[in-house]
Amino acid sequence: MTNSELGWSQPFDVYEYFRTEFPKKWTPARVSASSHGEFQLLSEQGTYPATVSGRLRFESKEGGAWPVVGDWVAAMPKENAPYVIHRVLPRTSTLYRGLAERGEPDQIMVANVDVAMILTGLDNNFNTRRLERFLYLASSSGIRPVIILNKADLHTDLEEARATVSKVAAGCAIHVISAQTGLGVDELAQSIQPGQTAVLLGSSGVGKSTLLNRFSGVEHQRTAAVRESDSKGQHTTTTRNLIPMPGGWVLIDMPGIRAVGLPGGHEAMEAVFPDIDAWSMECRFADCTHQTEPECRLTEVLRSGELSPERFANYRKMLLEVAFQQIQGDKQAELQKKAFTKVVHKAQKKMYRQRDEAD
Ligand SMILES: Nc1nc2c(ncn2[C@@H]2O[C@H](COP(=O)(O)OP(=O)(O)OP(=O)(O)O)[C@@H](O)[C@H]2O)c(=O)[nH]1
Ligand SMILES: [Mg+2]
Ligand SMILES: [Zn+2]
Repeated sequence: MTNSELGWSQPFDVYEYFRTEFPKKWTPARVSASSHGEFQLLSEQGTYPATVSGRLRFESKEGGAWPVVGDWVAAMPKENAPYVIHRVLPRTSTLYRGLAERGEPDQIMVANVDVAMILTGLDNNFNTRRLERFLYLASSSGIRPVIILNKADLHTDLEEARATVSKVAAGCAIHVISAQTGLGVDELAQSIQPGQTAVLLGSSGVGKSTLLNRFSGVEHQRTAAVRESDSKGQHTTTTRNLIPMPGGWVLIDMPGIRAVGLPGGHEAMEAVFPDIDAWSMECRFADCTHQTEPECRLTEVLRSGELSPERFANYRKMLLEVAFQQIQGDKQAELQKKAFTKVVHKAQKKMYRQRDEAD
């Protein structure tokens, strides 16, 4: 397996980087799995367990990077022992989720991803509001979203489903497939460039692992039936797994996301709701709350039916959530800054003391 087949997408040559930047023995590798401080690495040499160096552990507590699945790292090979990860290389992208409900800042899920495959099942799982949330996740991380309507074998009106989705995902590629029968799967695989990394997003039971197995032709991942009454999955996949695909690209399988917590920041809202964004520019007042103001364009399009009340309600709900998550992030940043200032003051005091004593 070459680094390019492992999804190397750094803007510099890997060997040159390692030769000039790092001690000779360090090797580039990609994090393919992680659990409680233990990692699995894929490199041109093979698959290895790994741990993290003391320095990296220390730095991560001070706000430095902690390796996540998808990361490229510089690791020290060991004979008959886990490799030691010394550095996390700069990330080309980072997929976040928000943890506002726990009062925590954004959390990194995976790194160095080019494409987010947003899966939804065409059984009872179909839900455009959830799609909007996943679209926000991808957009806020700068990752190209691709919408995949799976289980086409269980659905009769595929064109209607596609039309419904294209309303909430303007300009986004939509694939109607069946991971079970293989319908549309080759075409989807061909839309991913060799060397790219894709991640599977969607709630439990939509067929993420089934699709990965179908792409690879090997039963890499365990799958399990959904509950018949509501098509809910059983949370079969419990860890993030990066697996190289036959076409020379890489796919990350993820556990089903129950409630998609949104990361902070408002910019991505405009990407997910360009229609609402454009309409609100046409309101009479720049700070229109779209409730009782005169000449409110949104009230108008809601009345005319151009904008569905569900989409607008979801927009408002997401906007609040994103703002709240942003506050969590800012709070955390403030705390970190305070902690840092404290450390610096302590070090300064010590330095002065030592200097005074030396006098
Ligand atoms: N009919 C039909 N069933 C499918 C299709 N794709 C997946 N399934 C079934 O849906 C169920 C759930 O599939 P999984 O691949 O385990 O779903 P998952 O998204 O990985 O679920 P978690 O790992 O729990 O997040 C399994 O019984 C699959 O056989 C499809 O295209 N058509
Ligand atoms: Mg799974
Ligand atoms: Zn308005």
